[in-house]
Amino acid sequence: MIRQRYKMFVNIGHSSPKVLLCRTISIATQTTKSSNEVTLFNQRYPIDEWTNISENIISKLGRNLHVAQYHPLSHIRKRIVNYFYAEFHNRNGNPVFSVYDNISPIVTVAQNFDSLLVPKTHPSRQKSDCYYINKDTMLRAHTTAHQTELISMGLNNFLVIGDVYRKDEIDSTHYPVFHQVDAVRLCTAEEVFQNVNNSDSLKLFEHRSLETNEKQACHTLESVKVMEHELKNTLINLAKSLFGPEIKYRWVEQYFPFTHPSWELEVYYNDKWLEILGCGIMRQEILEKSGASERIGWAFGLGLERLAMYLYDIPNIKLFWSTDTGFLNQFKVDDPNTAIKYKQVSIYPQCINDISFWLPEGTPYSSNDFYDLVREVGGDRVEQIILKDVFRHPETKKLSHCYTIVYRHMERTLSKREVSNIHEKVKKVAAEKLHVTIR
Ligand code: FA5
Ligand code: MG
Repeated sequence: MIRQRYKMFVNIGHSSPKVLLCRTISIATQTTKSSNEVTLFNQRYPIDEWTNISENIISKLGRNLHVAQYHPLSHIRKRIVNYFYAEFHNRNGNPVFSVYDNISPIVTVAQNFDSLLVPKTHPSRQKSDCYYINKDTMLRAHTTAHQTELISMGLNNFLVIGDVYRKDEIDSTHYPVFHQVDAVRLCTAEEVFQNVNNSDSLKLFEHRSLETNEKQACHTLESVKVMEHELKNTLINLAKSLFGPEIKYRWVEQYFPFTHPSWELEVYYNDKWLEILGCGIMRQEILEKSGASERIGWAFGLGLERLAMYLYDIPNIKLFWSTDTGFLNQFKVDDPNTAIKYKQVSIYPQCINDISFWLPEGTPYSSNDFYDLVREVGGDRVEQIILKDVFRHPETKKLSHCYTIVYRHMERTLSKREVSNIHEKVKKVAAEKLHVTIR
């Protein structure tokens, strides 16, 4: 038996919780099981034969790209939330949807599957499809996992936004960690038929009916059609508010264990149909079990990455995980509605150097002149220049600027020597032409 033992600490950033994996791995069989555990977000979980989370996946926990400042996924999140706030409000103008964007991605298997009527034998439960912490606990495979607990709390309209984890294929539009927005809207008969005259005879439910392609057995056709209309309108208008009125789309019938009827929305992107969301009329059994049996509901779940790829022309889903400033700085805008088209950054590594100098006294100085000068000296090898720090000496009152210069070539890796030659030349020319004093 080959046995491999390792201990690993992963500390991801300042604000994110410490994720610690401490386990005994045995490639052939698991040994000393009772002492084996994994610690995630300061919580210890026993591991068992279901455990299949990897270091790579654990390193993504707590990154929370959907709320990271200026991240493209965060811009899209804000736009979706703003759309729901504007579209659904009560008599006083207050939004009716509540938003949950920081629920832990660690859920029970019961939350992720059982609560949503996913059969015990359903393929989506397989170890080859999900990341299990152990037989009872997993990383959520969809944000729908929180649906029943929120309904049980008494909520009728809500959005859940967060990271989800799946052992999926990996290509330009699939990644094992991605982000979803789920929505639920539950309505009473009065709400469903509010725009219908003489609607007293209209009901949400009927008995002694059978399930058809169009509806569940317990629902009336008229209530389902009104809900379907509102659901599809809401989603098409959301897509138009993000992508513009010209968008090419189609509805495709789909099956989900937790909705019926169900659909997927596809948009035409890069000469292909791209699926962006799944939705449907919620299974009444879920509402009954969660204490909302007098209402009918619609729900949907969409992938934030897919929307962001479409909106910003981002060619590969991997880029969202980039910590490269060449990627991130393209999205550094305060207004999430800003139109941005992503420009490909080089695949070759960045080389980052700082420069600090005292500004000249008596002669005018502007950062733009410095940017110009750096571009003149470094040419296309300069990717970005960032004013990092401004400092005034408390006694001499002299001003100093510190800039970060990011060097990178589009076609090849720059050598350290080449970069340091350019950087030295920048210093020399700046001193000569702009009369700054290098620190
Ligand atoms: C679901 O996850 C359902 N929970 C959606 C739902 C919610 C239906 C509520 C009905 C009611 P699906 O597996 O199709 O469905 O995923 C939803 C969306 O997530 C997809 O349309 C796609 O935009 C995105 N998505 C799915 N897998 C990936 C992946 N590997 N990488 C990136 N995005 C993905
Ligand atoms: Mg799907």
